Amino acid sequence: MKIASARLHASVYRLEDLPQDEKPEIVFLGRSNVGKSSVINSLLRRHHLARTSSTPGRTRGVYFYAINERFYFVDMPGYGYAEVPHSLRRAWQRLIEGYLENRPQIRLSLLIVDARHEPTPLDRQMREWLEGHRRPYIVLLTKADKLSMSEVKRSVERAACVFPTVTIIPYSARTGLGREEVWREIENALSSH
Ligand SMILES: Nc1nc2c(ncn2[C@@H]2O[C@H](COP(=O)(O)OP(=O)(O)OP(=O)(O)O)[C@@H](O)[C@H]2O)c(=O)[nH]1
Ligand SMILES: [Mg+2]
Repeated sequence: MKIASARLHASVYRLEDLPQDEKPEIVFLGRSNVGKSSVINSLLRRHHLARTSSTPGRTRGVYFYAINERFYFVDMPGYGYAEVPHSLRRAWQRLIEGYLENRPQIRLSLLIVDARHEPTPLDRQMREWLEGHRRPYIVLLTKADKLSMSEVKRSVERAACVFPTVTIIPYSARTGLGREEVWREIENALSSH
């Protein structure tokens, strides 16, 4: 896809502030610090659009990036970050669940998992939630540049045991591995309505 424009449209911290228009949405989900914001930047070839950090818990709100003024990439706060105060975690949970549950314009979710690690219990919970709610999603095994080719292959096999019916794509925000394949999935999701 040719990216003519990509801009931050809204930073949302309360359900009441979600964008009111009905542009299709592509959602980026996953554990804290796994590389969600970096996936967004690499897909768009914009290095500094979505805030990234080596400190977990960087993405605090739900960020809507308007792409070509036609659809949104939605960057979510990561789950599983223990350092966040309990009350804030509850507020995030309400925001995330409230958003995911009542948003017909979500066309596809990208569940981002670290290629080096086994999917966590929270990743499995996310899978159950997505499948229970019949939401289309794919899995990206990111940071694949940190593994050898044979390790990437093993990582895909391991993920396939947890996500047997789902498209799994090895990805690297550093090298661009998987980029074209992910765009094909996004374009399919956007055009299948
Ligand atoms: N080697 C390598 N490092 C990556 C890759 N993607 C992300 N990183 C690094 O991982 C760290 C976290 O990346 P972010 O994109 O901020 O992760 P996030 O999931 O958005 O984090 P939160 O918003 O805090 O949940 C940063 O230091 C990135 O540079 C990748 O594909 N390869
Ligand atoms: Mg982030």
